Amino acid sequence: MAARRKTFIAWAAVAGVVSAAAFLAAAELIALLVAPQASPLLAVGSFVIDIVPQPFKEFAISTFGEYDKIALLVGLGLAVLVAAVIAGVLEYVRPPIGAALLVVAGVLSGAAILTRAGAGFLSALPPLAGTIAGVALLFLLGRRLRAWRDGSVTAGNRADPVTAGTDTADAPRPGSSRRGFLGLTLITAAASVVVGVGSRVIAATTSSIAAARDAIRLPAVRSTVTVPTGAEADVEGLTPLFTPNADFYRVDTALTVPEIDPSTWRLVIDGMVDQRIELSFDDLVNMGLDEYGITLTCVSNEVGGGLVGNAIWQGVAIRDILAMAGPQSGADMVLSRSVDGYTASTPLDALTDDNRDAIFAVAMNGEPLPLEHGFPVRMVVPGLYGYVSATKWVTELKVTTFEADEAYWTPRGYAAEAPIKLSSRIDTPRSGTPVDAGTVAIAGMAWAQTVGIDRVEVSIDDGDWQPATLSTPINADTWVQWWVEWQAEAGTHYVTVRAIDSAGTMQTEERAPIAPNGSSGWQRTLVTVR
Ligand SMILES: Nc1nc2c(c(=O)[nH]1)N[C@H]1C(S)=C(S)[C@@H](COP(=O)(O)O)O[C@H]1N2
Ligand SMILES: [Mo]
Repeated sequence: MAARRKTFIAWAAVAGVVSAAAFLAAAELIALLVAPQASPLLAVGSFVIDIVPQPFKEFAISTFGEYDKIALLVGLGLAVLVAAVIAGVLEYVRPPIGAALLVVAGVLSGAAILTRAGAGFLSALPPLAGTIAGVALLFLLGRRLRAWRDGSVTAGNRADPVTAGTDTADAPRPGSSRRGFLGLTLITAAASVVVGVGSRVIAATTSSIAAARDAIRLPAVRSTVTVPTGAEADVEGLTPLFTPNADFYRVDTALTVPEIDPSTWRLVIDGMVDQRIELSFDDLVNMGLDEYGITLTCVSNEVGGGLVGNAIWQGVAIRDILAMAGPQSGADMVLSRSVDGYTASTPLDALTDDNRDAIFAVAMNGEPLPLEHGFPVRMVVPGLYGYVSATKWVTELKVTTFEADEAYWTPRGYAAEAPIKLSSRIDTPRSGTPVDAGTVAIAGMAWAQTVGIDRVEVSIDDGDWQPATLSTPINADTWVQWWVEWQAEAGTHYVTVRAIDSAGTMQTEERAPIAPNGSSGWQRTLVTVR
């Protein structure tokens, strides 16, 4: 008897999972048709990204790296699975509690969707459709499952009419109610997979924005970046001077890449300004494009880490556009906003300074911005960490004050203002990759955006600091390469690096974690020589 009960509980769990699948599939289908951004799973995922505490986020990034978003979706999927099993079992033993649980899921995911930036009233339809499909199915499956149970009880134990269910309508013969349950389960499971996966794949692959990006013809630039001879060294294992777009690190809170049609994109400059400005993409690029070489850095970059990249950007000086709007006295901050609601707080004077090339970038390494790097327009500000300056998919600049406004990361444990810290990094040799004794090149990168690198020094086994050779810098906003030749003897050795910027400041030895305003400390690598 207990074994039989277990079997029915297991089928109840299956019914819950199938109902949840139907919920998600119906929601994905309706989202595909009327509200592309209103996928319950993705909206809940985005909500989780926004609310998880900062240490947890750091753990996720350090554990899963570039796959942190996939890890989040897998975790979310497991949570849905567990909740679905619970709903299915509850619906079997205590109807309609399971169905009520699905309604709660519908309401919560609906709230996550409707509170996203850019959500309209149509956005309510996917979670609504999902809830209706899920609840209806769970109700039907629950009824058929009880009919099957009661039917088989009646068939096998006719002497005990008490355990026979009340769902007599569905339970005339044991075989037919069993088939009724299994058939419906199988059909909806298959249909949900086809419809749900199909809708998501279609939504993800039929982006018309990629085509719009391919079709863009930018006006010729007025000025180009001169790359001096000697700007790039040829050392095995050394990072290239320019980071190819495909290799450029990506950091953002966007679970799915925002899709902006450049023909409808608008940039608004408002807040404490004399004149509100609104520009189209053509207005912007027709102001004249210039080229800028700027090295971007993430505040989450650990000492020796790879969240830094260098590109040639094409864009328009932000100061020229702010001048059109006329910032009012008293303002000290610009809150830039992305279509997805992300915000960054940049000191106003960093954006109006004639000596700092803060830009609205439209192209990266000779092509329109890749979608994941902010298409069609992003900000790039030399010398400030990306989270306080490099807003991708930017749509608004609000001139304001640090007192009145707060950016996305500020209440999440990061500083409101964050200049990039003077840093140096060892690219080769790598700890864990032994090198042969003899002449070994030690090489890496160093950056001090807006100031420039003056010297890089290397110490082996805590010995004297020896000067490294530097590549010829493009400008003060880009990183430089450095290298030294080392007569390596067999054994294990420590290699340490430090940089001195063009203002004479020495890179600090003091270790700091990435929060609240960027890591610091000299990189020290353990090298094995054989
Ligand atoms: N809209 C938006 N812009 C954003 C972010 C974001 O989460 N959303 N992250 C910022 C951070 S933390 C960094 S380091 C840079 C990274 O830019 P990249 O992904 O092009 O390298 O983008 C910045 N701009
Ligand atoms: Mo960042």
